[in-house]
Amino acid sequence: MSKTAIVGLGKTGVSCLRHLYGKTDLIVVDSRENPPAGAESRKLFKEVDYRLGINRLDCLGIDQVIVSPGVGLDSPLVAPAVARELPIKTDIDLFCENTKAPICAITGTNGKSTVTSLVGHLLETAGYDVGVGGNLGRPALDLLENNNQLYVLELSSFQLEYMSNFEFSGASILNISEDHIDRHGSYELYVSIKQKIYRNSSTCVFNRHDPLTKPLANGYHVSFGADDPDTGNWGIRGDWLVLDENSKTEQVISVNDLPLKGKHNVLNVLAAFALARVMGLNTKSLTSGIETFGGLPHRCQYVTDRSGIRFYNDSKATNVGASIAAIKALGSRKEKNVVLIAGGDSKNANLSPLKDPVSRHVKAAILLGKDAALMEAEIGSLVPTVCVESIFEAVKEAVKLSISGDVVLLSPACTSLDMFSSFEARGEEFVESIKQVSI
Ligand code: UMA
Ligand code: ADP
Repeated sequence: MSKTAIVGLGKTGVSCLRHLYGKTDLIVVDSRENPPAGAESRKLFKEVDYRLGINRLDCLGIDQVIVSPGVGLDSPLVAPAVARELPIKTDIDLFCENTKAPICAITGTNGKSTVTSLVGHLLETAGYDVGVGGNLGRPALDLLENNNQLYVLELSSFQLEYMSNFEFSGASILNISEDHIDRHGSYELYVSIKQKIYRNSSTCVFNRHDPLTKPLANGYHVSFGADDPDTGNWGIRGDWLVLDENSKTEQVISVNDLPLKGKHNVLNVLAAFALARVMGLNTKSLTSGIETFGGLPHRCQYVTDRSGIRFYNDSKATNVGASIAAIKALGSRKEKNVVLIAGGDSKNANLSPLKDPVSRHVKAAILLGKDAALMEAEIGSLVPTVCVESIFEAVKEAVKLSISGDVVLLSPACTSLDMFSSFEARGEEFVESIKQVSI
């Protein structure tokens, strides 16, 4: 029997283990003594060679390596396999090798989860039996057990970096701005990794306002944008989200009736329409499907109104581009109305693009976390700033600086991992703090 090494024993690692158990000899390696899926795996999959708490992969006798997305190419858990030119795969390669069903794949710096969930929702409400997962949370291989009619996958740059064997019916890069430089080393490499998604895609859906999302090779391309579209493409005509079909306008929904707010979400909806259409839906199904989409928690999510101050949880804004979109979506044109709570681990990102939206819309910024000082250095001359140690303190300070009509927005532009277990935990603490603070 051949021998496969699975690198990483988190969500992805255990899904690979479930899929490969009994089909090949298995070694599972992880640098952590107690990885998240360690106990569960040892109980369920006994005849596996577990090498936990190790810091180097011993390639002796190994035929192929399946790498989890959180492990970088330069990690000593992968580098020896690269040096020996062993086949390196991801869970997504295994997934693609094991289904003939059409796959819609979505990447981009921001909006991936929203668009992936929306495409899934549109297909499901139109009666398709659809599996939705990937970076969104449910590992792709776990979807195979339902044998769905088609699949919608969110793909991260961490997954795309290693992927080699995949074919998609539709694929999209939604947008690109700086992120994950700490992992990939340069913006150029990050962009070229994102472009891999189009490699074997029958239809490529791109954002015509963002040239980096445009496929490099010729092929069947559809674009979306918040302007008047030309033939075959998606855009806005008057107040309507439309598809231009041979100069005939197919109206889907009015901008005013969209269940998601902000220009970034108009683009997300247009992208989702384009992709769902590629996967087989007609415009009538898109209209009825979008009406029942509730959006995802922690993404510009309205929390409550207390004494006229509206609170929004955008904890998933883990990079600068996402926070800019939220500030613009909730900022007023007339006066500075946003009290921003930001900070965390900036992942070595350039924070200067925040300056323009902050100076237009933000009346005060409450900063916390590892890179609070970096953020203060960037925007401190533009708005009053206060540095705090906790989310509760941040909410207390934000309330002091707000008046009726203002918006308190948690949109950190940074990851949460310096202070929290996840962006969800950060968002939940924000919501809890709002309940506790006296206003
Ligand atoms: N790790 C070690 N040692 C190891 C292996 C992993 O320290 O030997 C660390 C990694 O550095 C990382 C963490 O463990 O910090 C998790 O890594 P993993 O590859 O085991 O992660 P999984 O639990 O398999 O979850 C992954 C995705 N996580 C990452 O890419 C970091 C999840 O996306 C995804 O939902 C899941 O697979 C199912 O497909 C999360 C994410 O943060 C939401 N993604 C990044 C993002 O969206 O920006 C890319
Ligand atoms: P991802 O899965 O790419 O992280 P999400 O849909 O989870 O995307 O949204 C993450 C963050 O990005 C949220 O703060 C959200 O408000 C913001 N966002 C969503 N769509 C866009 C977009 N098209 N452009 C910029 N920011 C966006």
